[in-house]
Amino acid sequence: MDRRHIESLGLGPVLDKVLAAERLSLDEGQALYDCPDPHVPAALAMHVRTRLHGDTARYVINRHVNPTNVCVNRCRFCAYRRDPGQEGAYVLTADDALAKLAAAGPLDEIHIVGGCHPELGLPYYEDLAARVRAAYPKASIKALTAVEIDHLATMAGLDASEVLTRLKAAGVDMLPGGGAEIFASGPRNALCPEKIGGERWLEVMGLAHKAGLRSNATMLFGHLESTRDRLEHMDALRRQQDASGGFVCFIPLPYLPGNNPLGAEASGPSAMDVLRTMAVARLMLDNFAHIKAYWVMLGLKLSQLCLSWGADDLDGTVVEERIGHDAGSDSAQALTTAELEEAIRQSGFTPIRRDGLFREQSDV
Ligand code: V47
Ligand code: SF4
Repeated sequence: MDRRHIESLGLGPVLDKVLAAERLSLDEGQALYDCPDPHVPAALAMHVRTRLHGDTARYVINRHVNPTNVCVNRCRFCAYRRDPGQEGAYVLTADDALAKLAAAGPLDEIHIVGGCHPELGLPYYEDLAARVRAAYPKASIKALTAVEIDHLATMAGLDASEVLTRLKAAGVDMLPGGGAEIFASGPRNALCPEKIGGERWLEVMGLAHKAGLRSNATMLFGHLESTRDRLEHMDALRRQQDASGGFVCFIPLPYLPGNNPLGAEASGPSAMDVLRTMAVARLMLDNFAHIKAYWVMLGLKLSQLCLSWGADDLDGTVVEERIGHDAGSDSAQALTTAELEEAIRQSGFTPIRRDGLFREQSDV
């Protein structure tokens, strides 16, 4: 890193804080977004990423199951949801879900997420989780976003804590990070007015952590939000992490403009915006161990670059994915373990196979 260059751009104090592993303020995050030379946030993020993870990058052998695309919400960015009875609407039985999993071979992580169905209640998800657990005693089960938890609690007239405890008893280890979108109320109300607000999303995650579940956190960006909104989103996440400590990784999700009501009102982030956001996230989220490059939505090539801009994880083998592909993602549906490892090696890193909780896996 060239200190004189960084100082000439007014970021000397940020460099000092990064070297001392001190928390950056929102204004310092803004200065990183506004810095005319994108290599400065990149170099600082690479420093932190190397301090935390050396030259390693993780990946996971996983499969996504989306139990239903029927959803009572109408998020404007969503190309996946359907009304009940609408053409293309579906609900998987537990047998369907298990058959999809079985076709994927051995798995270290099972990712279960879908729409907020008006009738599919907690017993369906308890049964699904219990049957997946019985079939995969060692895999991490990552199931249901904070939005789905809140929906199940409302339907059943239960506290979210009870829903979380029952799902944990059925075998769930952790919650995926979806539904966070952008917490700022202006763009959130314009994008997804029916969805729980940012405060409730954070509250449910806090309850999950208290119940002994871990979780991830996402941010959807490149739509109606400002860079300040993104920084405030990251700040809210790190304050929640200070309070409840259960977040495993952060996943910046680039808005994809295909086949949805919002469409081309927003174009999605440029490649440079994606890279800079990875770097800023790595620098702002000082209490998050991991930053994930989700290749399904980013594309594999850009994801490879993300590994040098703060990300330390390339999720995953995946196999079949609906949410991003319905919105126009042209990435593959699946990568083999060998392809993922090769992509990581090509980027200059050493691959480590992990489970949902980022524990290293070594058995075959
Ligand atoms: O919350 C919906 C996003 C999310 C679009 O926790 C869109 O490990 C881009 O959260 N363009 C669900 N994104 C996916 C998700 C996720 C994915 C992979 C790993 C993990 C994890 C979590 O998908 C939604 C929403 O933010 N999404 N529509 C779209 N048009
Ligand atoms: Fe429903 Fe999720 Fe789509 Fe929103 S993003 S409409 S909550 S499936």
